[in-house]
Amino acid sequence: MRYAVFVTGPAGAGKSTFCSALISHAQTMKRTIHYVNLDPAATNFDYQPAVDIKDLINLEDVMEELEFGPNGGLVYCFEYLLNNLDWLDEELGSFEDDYLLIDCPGQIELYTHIPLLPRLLSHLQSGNLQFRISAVYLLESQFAQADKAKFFAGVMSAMSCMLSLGCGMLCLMSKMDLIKGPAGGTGKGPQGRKKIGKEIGRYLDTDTTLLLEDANKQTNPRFHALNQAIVNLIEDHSIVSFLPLDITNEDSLTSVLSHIDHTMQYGEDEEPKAPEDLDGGDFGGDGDAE
Ligand SMILES: Nc1nc2c(ncn2[C@@H]2O[C@H](COP(=O)(O)OP(=O)(O)O)[C@@H](O)[C@H]2O)c(=O)[nH]1
Ligand SMILES: [Mg+2]
Repeated sequence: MRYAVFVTGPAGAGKSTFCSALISHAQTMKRTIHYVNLDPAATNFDYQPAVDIKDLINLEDVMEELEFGPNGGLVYCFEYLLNNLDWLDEELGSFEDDYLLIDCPGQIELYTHIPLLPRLLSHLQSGNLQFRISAVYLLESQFAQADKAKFFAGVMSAMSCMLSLGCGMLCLMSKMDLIKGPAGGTGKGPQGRKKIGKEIGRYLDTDTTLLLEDANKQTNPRFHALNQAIVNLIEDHSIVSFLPLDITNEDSLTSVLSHIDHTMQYGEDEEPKAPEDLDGGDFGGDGDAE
């Protein structure tokens, strides 16, 4: 069985950094995760990509030769990829029992405006490739602390991404190492952590009253019904809980990886090759909550 995880979220959310952290974390557990780069503008890699869209097409060349701007150029690169899927099939053909982490660009154009990533995902699931696929969506924790409206806009984008990709998706709140405690605390030490945990918990398990209170305060009363409708929409979807991601904490990475494994039933119908390949009891036991 082949597995692929699409790593999505806005530019700067920490997707590429997360990919590196998860791959090195997996190495410490003697598991191999391959890195796939789908960002035609990416420059520096911590891990040499096993597959790199830049070997097919490069955003810089497209912008120069076709005089496209960065977003139009990106769309062009993805259309080019989808018109040359035999290239991708060949690049992926040698992966058999493998686990790929696919680092995606953040531009929303590729998800909802023109469903290029959804089409790519369907291709990987079907035909000869038959990948088992899931996605993660990264949203920056600073949004939660700094600006509630931005945070809820982020929740809406996550929802939109999930609906357009149509696969199991896990929402992660990234850069948790940067979360600072109230009153200028650093968040270090058990006391600080506890306080922050309580506060951030309202975002991790999205507490929509936060939005409603705040939005209603800031908006003209004629928008209050709209605010309520958005809150209802968010509540009606189950994706509104976030798993905290702190790449500086191995336990956090372990938990995130076990959740990703779980969303695509990694290894569940295969004979284990060696005990260390299993995601069983050593993983904190949160991967098998059926
Ligand atoms: N403190 C901290 N910084 C991070 C983390 N993840 C990413 N960054 C920083 O955020 C910026 C964007 O990260 P990057 O991985 O390139 O984001 P991408 O555009 O989503 O791939 C970079 O400057 C990273 O160093 C994190 O977990 N903690
Ligand atoms: Mg990136």
